Formats: sequence, structure tokens, C-alpha cells
Amino acid sequence: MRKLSRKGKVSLNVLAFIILFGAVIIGTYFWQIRMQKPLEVDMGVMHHGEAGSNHAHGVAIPVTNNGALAMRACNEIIAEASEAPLREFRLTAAQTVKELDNGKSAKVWAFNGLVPGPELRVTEGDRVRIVLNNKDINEGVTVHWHGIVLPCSQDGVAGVSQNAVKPGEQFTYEFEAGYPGTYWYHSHQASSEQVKKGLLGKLIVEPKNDAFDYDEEDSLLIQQLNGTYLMNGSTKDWNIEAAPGSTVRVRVINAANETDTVSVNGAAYRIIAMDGHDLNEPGLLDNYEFQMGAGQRYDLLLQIPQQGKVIVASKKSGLKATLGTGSDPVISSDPSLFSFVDYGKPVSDKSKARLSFDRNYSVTLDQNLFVNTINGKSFHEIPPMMVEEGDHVKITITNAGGGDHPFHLHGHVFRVLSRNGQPLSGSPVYLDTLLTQKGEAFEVHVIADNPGLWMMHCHDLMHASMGMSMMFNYEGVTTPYRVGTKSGNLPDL
Ligand SMILES: [Cu+2]
Repeated sequence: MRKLSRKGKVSLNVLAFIILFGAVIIGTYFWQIRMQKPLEVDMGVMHHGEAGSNHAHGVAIPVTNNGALAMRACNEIIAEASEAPLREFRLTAAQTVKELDNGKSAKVWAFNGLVPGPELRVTEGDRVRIVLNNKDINEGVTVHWHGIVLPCSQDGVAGVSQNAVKPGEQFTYEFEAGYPGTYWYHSHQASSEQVKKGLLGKLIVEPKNDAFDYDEEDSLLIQQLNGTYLMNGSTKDWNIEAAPGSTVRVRVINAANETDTVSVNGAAYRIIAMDGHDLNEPGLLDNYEFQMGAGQRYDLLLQIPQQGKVIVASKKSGLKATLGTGSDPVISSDPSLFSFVDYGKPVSDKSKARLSFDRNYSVTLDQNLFVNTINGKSFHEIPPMMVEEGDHVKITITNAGGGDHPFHLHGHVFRVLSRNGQPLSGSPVYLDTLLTQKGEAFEVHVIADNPGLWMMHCHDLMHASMGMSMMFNYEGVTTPYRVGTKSGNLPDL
């Protein structure tokens, strides 16, 4: 046998090193997201002692007559009875096979057999009731109503607001669709797994009185189904029928885990809403593209030209929607990047940003080696952000690296105050999901007006599953449910 040359030995060593290094990376990764799960955690009291520092703020905790803390359980905080029109839906989660229009078929988990699930469309002010059934998803499912402000018990987070719904079981959600806008829903049990497998859908709350006029509307949901990008469930381009000269509202939903860049060619357009919240006097954007963090929604308003098409393209997926008829537009090679920092017009003196806050918190989103962290900690090790009803809370969110981190808060809408020290000078911007990129720092204002236990996490669900997830908890709110391997409630796995 021929002796290995020195060069050959070196390359064998390198190969062995690469294999070993790869094994360590993959092993750590699976240990991190699969194995390192707590046995049992009460998300209502985790690290309570070191968390709130509310005593330092001199904030009173709600107490009963006998001096004890007035406690309320999340699952008992329900929607008040109302006379609002009732809209009822059924969602049944089940394993199925989806025939994709690229000729392939995929094993998926779907609501009502559809990927994405059925579009739920209601009107502002409606009472919405959704009966969730689980046919055969063994680890259980929930539905979280992303962006909707609703009572704690209806938030759909396994181990916080409910137990995961096991096969054969049922859970009924009920809430009022308070704010019109573009939303979506997805399972919040093992979310990184279940959203990827298809348990998601559109939720559109139509306004009673629309602030904007348009002739047509359509929505584009972009998702990654087991890694394959789809737009409205299709691997092909989407077509929106619209007559020349007509005005169209396009609701874009980024339900994938990655930041997407969306371009519009063939017409100038306005971004009229972000995360379901209208912008004030949005200006015309000509030759602009915009970035959407995972979980975010952007509503566009545009006019179809007399001749030719408009193309709304998602760069990340390579998928696009065409509107109108005729020839394709010229695709711009040098679009500017949209920023909401100075877009639109301020509303009035009344909406001026607040200067003093009852509580100030900072969160630094980062990644060390293979763990995603908030303030250097992961998972349930991160102390919850403690607030009390009525508090005005300022949160400074810093992205220290490890990728884009779209920061999502449940149960609330926050107002963005500044980016990198620059106060917003245009329209007020209200979001439930804020895209942060490396080196960016944002200040946001949250009004604590919805008592409960609320998750706050990166909406790159892989990052959340690797630890970038914490709680925004009200003093005195508890939960009878537990997160952990014992109960099987693993909201971010
Ligand atoms: Cu992230």
C-alpha cells in the first residue's frame, strides 16, 4: 500500500477536524433546541425575585383588603360578554399531504386540510369565535392570533394561557376584533416546528370605515413550508386581477422565519399600514423597496397603470405577484430602501411621544456560540419584564448580532419612539413585531393596558426555539399551566 504523502496526512487531519467540528455543531444545536428543555416552569413566577425591580420604582402592587397580593389567573381573564355580531369558524389541525404546484408533494400539518389554513375574514368590532380541534397532531396544538389584542386566556400559548390541545380534544377561542388590519394566526405549541409544517393562516379584520379608498384588495402570505417558499400556498407567481387605472390594496404577510425584501415595480405606491395599524398621510414611494421582518405585515396601496402590469416581488422567496394586464414593467436596478423613521406625517400634538415612563427596560438580543440570548440569558432563565396595569413602559431593544431579530410582543401594540437615537419624525408607527438588525437600537413605548402573562420573543422561530424568548408579566397574574417536558407544553420548541 502506498504511504500517504505528508500532504495527504495533513488533509486527512483537516478532514477529521471538519467532521468532528461538524458533529459538535450539530450535536450542540440539537441539544440546545431539543434536549435542553426544563421539566416544569411556571411562566408566571419564574425568577420573580430578581425580575421586576418594581420596589426600586416605588410602584404599588395591587393588594386585597387583607394586604395580600390580588391574584388573577390568565385563564380567567376572558372577553367580556357583548352584543357584537358573532362570527364562528372551525379549525381542525391534522396531518395530511399537500400536492404542491411544482409537482412535488409534502407531508404537512394543516388547518382544515389547507396550507396556508383558511383565511379568516371578519369586520372590526365582530365577536370572533373559533373552535379548534386536533385530529392527530400528537404533541398537541394551539392557535395564537398574531397581533390581535385580546384577553390573556385567548392568546393560544401552550403552557401560559392554555394546555396544548391533544388529539381528540377541543378548545374554543373567543375575542373581539378590536383593531382592523392584517394579521395571521399560527400554532404556538412547538411553534418553530408546527409553523414550518403548515399550521398557519391569514386573519383579516376589515375596517368599518376605511381610511383609504380602493377598488380591489388581495393578500399575499409568504411562508416556508418545510423549507420551500410559498406565496398563498403556491410555488408559482400569484396574479391579482385589476383593471387599468384601478386602485388596489395589497396586504403582505411575512409568515416565514427570514427577513424579506419586497419590491414594487410598475407603479409608485404607498405603505398605508404596518402590522395592521394605519400610517398617517403616507407619501408616495417611487422606486423603493422595503424590508419585512418575520411575522410583520405591510399593507400597500397602488394604482394600476393604464398600460402594463405592476409586480410586487418577494426577493427572499423569488416569488412575485402580478397586478393588471399588458406587458411587464421594467425592473429597477437601484431602488431606495424604505424607512419608517420619517415616513408620513405626525398626527397632532396629542400624539407626541412621551418623555417619562413608569418603567424602563432594556433588552439586548444576541447569539453566543449556539445559544440565542436576551440580556445574556436564554429561555426561562431570562427574568420576566414585570409591569403593572396602567404603566407606561419604555423598552430599549438592541440587536447585538446573530442575525435579524424581529421582536414580537403578545397582547399589545407598541409605539416606536426612536431608531439609533433618532426620534421618529413622520407618522406614528405602531407595531407588534419590530425588525431589528445588527447594531440597531430602538426605543418603544408600551402602555400596559392588558393584564396577563405575555410572551415576548424573536419571530425568527428558530431563534425563539434556541432561547430568544421571554415574558412580559403583569404583577398579580398567575397561570395554572406549566411549560416543560412534564406537561408537554413547549410553546417555542
Ligand atoms: Cu432572532
